[in-house]
Amino acid sequence: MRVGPFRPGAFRSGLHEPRTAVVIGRWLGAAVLVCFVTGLTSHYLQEPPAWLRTRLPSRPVDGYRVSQGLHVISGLAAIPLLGAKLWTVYPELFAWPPARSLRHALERLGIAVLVAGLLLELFTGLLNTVQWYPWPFPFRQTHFWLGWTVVGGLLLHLAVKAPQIAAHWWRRTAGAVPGRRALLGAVGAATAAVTLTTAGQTVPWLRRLDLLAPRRPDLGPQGLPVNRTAAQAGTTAVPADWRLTVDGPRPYRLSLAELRALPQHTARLPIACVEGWSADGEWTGVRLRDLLDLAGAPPGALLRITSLEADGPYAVTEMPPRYARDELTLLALALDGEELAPDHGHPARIIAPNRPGVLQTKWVSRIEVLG
Ligand SMILES: Nc1nc2c(c(=O)[nH]1)N[C@H]1C(S)=C(S)[C@@H](COP(=O)(O)O)O[C@H]1N2
Ligand SMILES: [Mo]
Repeated sequence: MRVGPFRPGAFRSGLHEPRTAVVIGRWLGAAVLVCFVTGLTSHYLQEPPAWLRTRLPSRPVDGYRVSQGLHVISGLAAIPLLGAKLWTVYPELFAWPPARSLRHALERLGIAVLVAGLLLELFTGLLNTVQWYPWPFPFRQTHFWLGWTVVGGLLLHLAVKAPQIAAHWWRRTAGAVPGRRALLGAVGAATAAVTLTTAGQTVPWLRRLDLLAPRRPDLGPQGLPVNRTAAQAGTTAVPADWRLTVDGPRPYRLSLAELRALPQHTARLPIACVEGWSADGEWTGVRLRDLLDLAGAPPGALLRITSLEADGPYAVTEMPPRYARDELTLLALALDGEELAPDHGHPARIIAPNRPGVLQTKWVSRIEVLG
């Protein structure tokens, strides 16, 4: 019966052992924890439940940039760590008998869910960073629920393995194994290499090492990347009679020339894309709160912002009052002193502090005060 990998002694490396699994597991656990917390942050910023909507803070200005940068950095780091962890423990896959007891069977089932969930989570996340969605399900909701599945499976796994983890936590008591140091060194180096060659898409001082990330944050029209171009959104030709419509207690419409005649303000704010890249820009335009005051909007009002873009997941967005009232939140008409490029949202776009890039609506045509 016991052939191939099922033979006793089929795996000869001495490194398929608990101390190696514990050390790599700690690194992987830390990466998963950071990824999970920052992932929840991103999810709730994009789709806040009603009670949270009015509480989301518009500061620090770079909050989302740091949080989402860490999300993608920790997710990418988890890929080599998971590979190393699976290599360390994979002989267990061929354990004989397959289930020694009900407890053992349940433990294996739990690990199957954890490993499958984590593989799928990291794989879909990685493809998301290159904007590739070769699956029929919605990315964000799936990524969100898989995240909970992985964390649930991980807590169960930690509880079941607690005695082994405790026994191998300290090097002193775990005992030495030849080659362990070299293996851990190699895994650490691989993880560092992945991190250093991709983090430059969001960390300015690592920019020159940004070799493997899908984005260079300084490449694009006006020195800023573009996810959805004006051509893709069908907004290259802005109608000659374009007006910004503001719907509120005192509705009005303004042409681009009229918007330019209002007091202009400049703010240095980042675009922080959910895919992990971020870049600063110097935006100039009208303060959103000035436009809201003109419309007689109540201070706590929620806004709906509509783009010229006919359809697309970000054509219509909502903005809670703390962003809308922030002095840095602009209806931007210019970037780095030049009129907005079509790809950056000409004639007007939203730019607000501490918000995901997906909500920085381009090609704005209407702002509605929802009350
Ligand atoms: N109308 C509209 N606005 C949009 C988008 C879009 O697809 N349609 N993409 C968003 C995303 S995902 C990001 S990251 C930012 C990017 O802004 P930029 O292209 O000016 O860098 O715009 C946001 N605004
Ligand atoms: Mo984005």
